[in-house]
Amino acid sequence: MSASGWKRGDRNGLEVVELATASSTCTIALHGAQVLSFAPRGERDWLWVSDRAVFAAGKALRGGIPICFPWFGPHAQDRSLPAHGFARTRLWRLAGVDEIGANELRARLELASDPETARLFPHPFVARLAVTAGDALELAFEVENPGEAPFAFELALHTYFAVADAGGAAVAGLDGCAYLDKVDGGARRREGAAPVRFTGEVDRVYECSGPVTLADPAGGRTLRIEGEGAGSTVVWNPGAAKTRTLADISPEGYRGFVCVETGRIGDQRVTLPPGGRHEIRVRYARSAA
Ligand code: TA6
Repeated sequence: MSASGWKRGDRNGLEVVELATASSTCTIALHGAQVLSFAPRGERDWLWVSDRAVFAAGKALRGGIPICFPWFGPHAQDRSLPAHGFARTRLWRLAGVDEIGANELRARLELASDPETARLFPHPFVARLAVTAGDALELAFEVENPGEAPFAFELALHTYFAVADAGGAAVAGLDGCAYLDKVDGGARRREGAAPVRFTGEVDRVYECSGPVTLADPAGGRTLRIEGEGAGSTVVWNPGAAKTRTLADISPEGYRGFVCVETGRIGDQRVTLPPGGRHEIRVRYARSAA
């Protein structure tokens, strides 16, 4: 592989695309178009993957950046359908990898509707994910409606950020923002001035899209998370008790990650007219703060 290049590979039996530049390395599974790793040269991975993650076709993989589409959380009408939709458990197609700049590569992946998706979501769609890896990591997720009728969808880039100690981590930038507190039955609240901290289970859907920062003082790192075309930010850490109910997270695993997710959820869902497209972008970069 040249100083800046890419190759196909395998990670625990799943086909992956590995990007490498002088700035960073990045690994993307074709399964779910799920980014599994992003590490600037000389740094710890910015993303967390559970040591108990299941790497198998059709199964949700705990960690990295799962794509929640075309719904978020449990399906509004049918709880028997997979949580967070089906995009994260389908095999995506690698459309190409482009050199963007001296030290940036962009991988493009696609998922088109088919009879299987139509059973779960009765609309033709094309979903595209562009992952740009350089000094920072940027994802652009686009949905196109090639059909004759409008459809609504939710989406979220459900990013598991690696932290040295979730107990000392803090998410800032949501002050004054309304949110639904899923730990308290979806109660509607408004964030105060203090950053969000993790002393137990936190599961909040904020009706704003940042930018926010995730500080991990124990890991000596603060990341800036900036969305575009989004309207929702989710902050989640299961804490010790909820973790014990999750087979694919080790009992202490909750200490190693914080989820900050960017998307369009609930009232922020998107309705696409025939021929319409909607894109959300999110950029993860080191924050000077
Ligand atoms: O984004 C937070 C959340 O909706 C939590 O409620 C929790 O369910 C988490 O997603 C993980 O969902 P998953 O289906 O991947 O276990």
